[in-house]
Amino acid sequence: FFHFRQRRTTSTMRPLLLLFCYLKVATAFVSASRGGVAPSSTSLAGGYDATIGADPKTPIQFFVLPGNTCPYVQRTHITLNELGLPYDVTEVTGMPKPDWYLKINPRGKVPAIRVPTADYAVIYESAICNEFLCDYATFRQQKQTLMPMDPFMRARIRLLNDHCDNVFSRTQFTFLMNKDEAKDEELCTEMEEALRMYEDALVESKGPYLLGEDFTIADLHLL
Ligand SMILES: N[C@@H](CCC(=O)N[C@@H](CS)C(=O)NCC(=O)O)C(=O)O
Repeated sequence: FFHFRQRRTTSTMRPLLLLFCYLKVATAFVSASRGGVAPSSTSLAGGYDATIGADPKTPIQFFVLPGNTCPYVQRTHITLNELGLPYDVTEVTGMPKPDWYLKINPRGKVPAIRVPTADYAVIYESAICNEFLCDYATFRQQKQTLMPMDPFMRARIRLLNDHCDNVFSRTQFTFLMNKDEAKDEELCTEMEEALRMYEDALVESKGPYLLGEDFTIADLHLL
């Protein structure tokens, strides 16, 4: 967004940029201030903990890359903290990914989580991990879920997340990678259009979050 600001700072752009910066800062602030459970980082050098059992008190095993630079991992990391679910971090090293990890996630990507159930449930893809974790928190009768039960709100969250994955991320990536100044104007307009959905959501819900007063995984998906 810094690049975006530098390239085009017309008066029509500024409110949208400010809006988006506000959203980013607000979600980051909330995430930091709500006080989730601090990660217990027990990096298991050679792989995963095969002794994980069905006891629900066993921490969820959370697979990440070393260095914590992956934005998809961070989404799930924040979800775990926000929900206050106990977890242990396992760093996955090596390229290509080791066989033990490909058995966990055949796509070889992080994040993935392994949940303490009798059949060793494994879930991957950050958006699916996050929805699962919200459902799991509800299943464990926790109050904090980040995903309302109202089916209309749930559909709304999924539409916002779909927009992020299929429109906003692609538009932002194309914009940031563009080296042809002649295309700047057109790409800025596409960015404005992609941001519009968030502006409309905030105006409609009256904020401070996309769906109103509660921080949900729709806000989290944009971080
Ligand atoms: N759609 C996936 C994308 C995950 C992804 O691309 N993760 C990258 C790191 S940011 C990864 O694991 N790449 C394989 C590697 O770096 O070895 C998700 O949302 O979880």
